[in-house]
Amino acid sequence: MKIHKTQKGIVLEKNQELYALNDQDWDRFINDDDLYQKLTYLLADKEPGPEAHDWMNSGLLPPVGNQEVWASGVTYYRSKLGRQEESKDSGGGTFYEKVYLAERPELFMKSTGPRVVGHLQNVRIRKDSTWNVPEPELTLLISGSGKILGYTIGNDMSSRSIEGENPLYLPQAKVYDGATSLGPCILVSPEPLPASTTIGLEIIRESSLVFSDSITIDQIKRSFKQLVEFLYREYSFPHGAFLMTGTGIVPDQSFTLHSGDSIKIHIEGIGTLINAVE
Ligand code: DO4
Ligand code: MG
Repeated sequence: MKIHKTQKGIVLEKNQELYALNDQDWDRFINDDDLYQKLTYLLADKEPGPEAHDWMNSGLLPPVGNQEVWASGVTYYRSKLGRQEESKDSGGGTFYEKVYLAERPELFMKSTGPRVVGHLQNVRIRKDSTWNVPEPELTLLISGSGKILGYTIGNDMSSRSIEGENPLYLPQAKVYDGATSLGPCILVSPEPLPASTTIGLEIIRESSLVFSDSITIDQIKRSFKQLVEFLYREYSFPHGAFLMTGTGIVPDQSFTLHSGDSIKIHIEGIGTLINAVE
């Protein structure tokens, strides 16, 4: 089942039928350890209807309220290599290797909920950055108690020149206006995603495909449960949280985003998140 957050309210999708839900408070609605069962119960006596289509046409919002968005780093081998490549002049060879192998993962706060942009909204590159990439990441919706409830698509927009200059600049490389996109919906499933689930990235510039790649989520070095366990160890999330699980796709060194590029991230079972670069 999928949850869409629209300008007019929450729309549920089941078997390609759409259902509008009246009077739901987003934060309370999604922060529920029994979310899947609640959706099943809510749809039991509901008819799909034209209202839900009208709500979808009103425009999608990012599927987040007051949740914080956190991110994981160096969880895929390709990311470790990418980080080492960009930081070779600042001595990055060892610490990215160490964090890739360590028990404790790299976790950082990426965005507050209200700052997130959604499907078909613009993301940004920093004016003081010369080397920029999107990072397509499977993103977990986690309840306040630490249960993984669902999945969405995240784009962890990143400045490789700023992080590469000095890893202590990570917050500036990762956290700025228009740096976090989530959407288009949340997939709520009682089962974990299949290991073969593919994350695909396409970047289109002036109608031409200038980059494409894909990876399956079983290439990740850590379990989602382990990432959540570290995130929740000494920090509480009264509204629940989103956790980006890291990128396994890093374009070659010669690639940088341009203003006007269109970024398409597809994850099987969830959908496609599309953002233009402002
Ligand atoms: O070490 C920097 C962050 C890397 C990251 O965001 C990722 O691997 O996805
Ligand atoms: Mg990332």
